[in-house]
Amino acid sequence: MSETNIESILQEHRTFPPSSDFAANATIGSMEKYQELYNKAATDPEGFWGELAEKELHWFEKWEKVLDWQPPSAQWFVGGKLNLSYNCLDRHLTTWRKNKAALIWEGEPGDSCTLTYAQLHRQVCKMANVFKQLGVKKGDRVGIYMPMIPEAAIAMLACTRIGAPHSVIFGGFSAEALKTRLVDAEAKLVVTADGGFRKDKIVPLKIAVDEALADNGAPSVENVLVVQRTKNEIQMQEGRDHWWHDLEKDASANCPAEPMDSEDLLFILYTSGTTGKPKGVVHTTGGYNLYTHITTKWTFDLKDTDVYWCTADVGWITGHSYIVYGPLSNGATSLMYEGAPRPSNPGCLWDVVEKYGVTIFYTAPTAIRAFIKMGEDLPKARDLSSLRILGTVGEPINPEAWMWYHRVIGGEKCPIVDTWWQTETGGFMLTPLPGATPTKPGSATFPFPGIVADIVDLDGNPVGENEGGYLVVKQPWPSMIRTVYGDEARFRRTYWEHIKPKNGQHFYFAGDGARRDADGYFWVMGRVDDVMNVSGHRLGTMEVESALVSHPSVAEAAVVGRPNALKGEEVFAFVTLEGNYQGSDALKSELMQHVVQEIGAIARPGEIRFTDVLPKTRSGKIMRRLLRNLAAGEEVAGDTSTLEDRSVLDQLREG
Ligand code: 7RM
Repeated sequence: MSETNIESILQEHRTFPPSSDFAANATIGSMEKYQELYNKAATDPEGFWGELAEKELHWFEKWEKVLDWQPPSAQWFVGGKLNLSYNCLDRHLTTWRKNKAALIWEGEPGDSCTLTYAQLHRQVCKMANVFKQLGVKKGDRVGIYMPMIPEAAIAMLACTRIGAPHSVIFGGFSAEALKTRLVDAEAKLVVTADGGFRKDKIVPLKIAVDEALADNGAPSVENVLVVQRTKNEIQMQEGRDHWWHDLEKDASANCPAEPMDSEDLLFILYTSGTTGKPKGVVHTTGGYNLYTHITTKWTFDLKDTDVYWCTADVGWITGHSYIVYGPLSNGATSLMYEGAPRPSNPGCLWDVVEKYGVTIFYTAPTAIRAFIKMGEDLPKARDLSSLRILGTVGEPINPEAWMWYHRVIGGEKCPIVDTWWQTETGGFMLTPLPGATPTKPGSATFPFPGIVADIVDLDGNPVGENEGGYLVVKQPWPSMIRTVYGDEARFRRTYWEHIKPKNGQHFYFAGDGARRDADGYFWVMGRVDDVMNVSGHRLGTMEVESALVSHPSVAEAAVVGRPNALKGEEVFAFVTLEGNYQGSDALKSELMQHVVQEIGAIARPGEIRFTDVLPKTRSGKIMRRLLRNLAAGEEVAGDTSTLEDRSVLDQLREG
């Protein structure tokens, strides 16, 4: 990696400390307190995690050893016995939280319900008993292919209750993608719904399951449990398919939580890698429970009065860790939303904030950019004064979008937590603590206590201030990926072999580049394959995108490197324009000049292509790999199964 000073490229000097009021009421209310926790975790990790595990979770049996680290294999709380479903439900029932709202669900079209901890516990026990009745035993895998309805969370908690690892497959995935995952996980049962509501349409989930299972497509699957949601026409296959509302009637609401070994397989979640076949990321029980619990508690400064809303889908890790398990383990009120902004109701998210008095709102930069595009009038027409903390996740956030979020949604009073983490890390790795950390727009700031993060070169040597490098984690942490399901070799190859410290140490690396500024703040630049090398200069695609988006005409921009004989790579930008602008050669020149002005001549795009839409995965990440192919004039190579809308590709080619 070349050693270029990027400080001159991204000039971001604004800092936003928490207000003294906010800090005074926060669990971690100063940088000194953060530093104290950080140092304690660094000098005595086993003491730090052991004390937290003891204090924050319920254990049926205590562990013998906090950590057994045989790199790259970690075992946490060795010999300890606990149950995640118990920690999320049962232990709250003996407190005043018994009748507190656990899940608030806002559905489509206009449906809603609230489940208290006692009610949720009852439903989870019933479903767990139905699973048992359908032959699911401890250790058997269960596929969950659901819309955003309470039964999705209920199914997850029912799995963890009986020790049956789940594999949630995002409801937007196709039958083919579903099949691949069910086959790899060898799922015995699939939980699904007749359909789900999505932007005024019905997603025919059960039909996709039928397709996936047709011709013995996933031979391990013995039964399908179907929740009635949309009442669209579906076929029920005798002996295989069962309605949840039929079996629920006679199911007992008594189902003791199975004591699980701390290292028992908790769930598998598939995530795309650099090659075609998705990886089954494996998480285990004790470490995941503790880490998602404590990150939720500290990063969102949880109070019992909070109404917490994470807009992710439970099909992604963000939904697992920060809609279901982290919040419920803390006894918080977690809001689940089935809807999405759409032309018929572009302000619906702000209606939900107002309706329930949401206090913590956690979403993705891509959503924020969409809000910006829809205009300030929508949020301004609602009462958002209940909000006290905002969060973002999923990709680096452009300072422009950050500032808009801060000003328009946060009313300039809400700390923004920009959380960097991955499916593989289970929970937040780099994040501000809202009562302590002065934030900088676009920076995920500092590591969570217990996380030893660094930026290094290929030999594992730390790079200098403001030099780009590989973002690594040098010590194990409780919720780290344990293996790739059924492919230990791929686990070792993917995460532990790119960076090779000479002294034989093991550094975790999952593909992001970053730099650290003079104040020690981490700036994640995106996937390493998203970082361009222009005339020997490292340049984050995101930095150029931020520059473009800061121009009034630009709604969204995606930048890739295009191979260039002279420069190595040159900047190629795909740009969508705000509604009242038209693409023209004059505007292209203006934008190029704008980038030069914002960053410098090395970032001047060699080409700008206007487009109506950008290719995105269903979770909203721009698929730069496809854009790189298109920019280079190549055929689009590799897996496109995660692309939200395939017609986008033709539009971009025509461009
Ligand atoms: C939670 C999640 C992981 C990748 C990761 C990064 C990118 C996520 C941020 C971010 C910059 C952030 N899991 N990423 N959060 N980049 N700042 N705050 O998204 O497995 O689906 O993706 O997402 O590249 O490696 S994920």
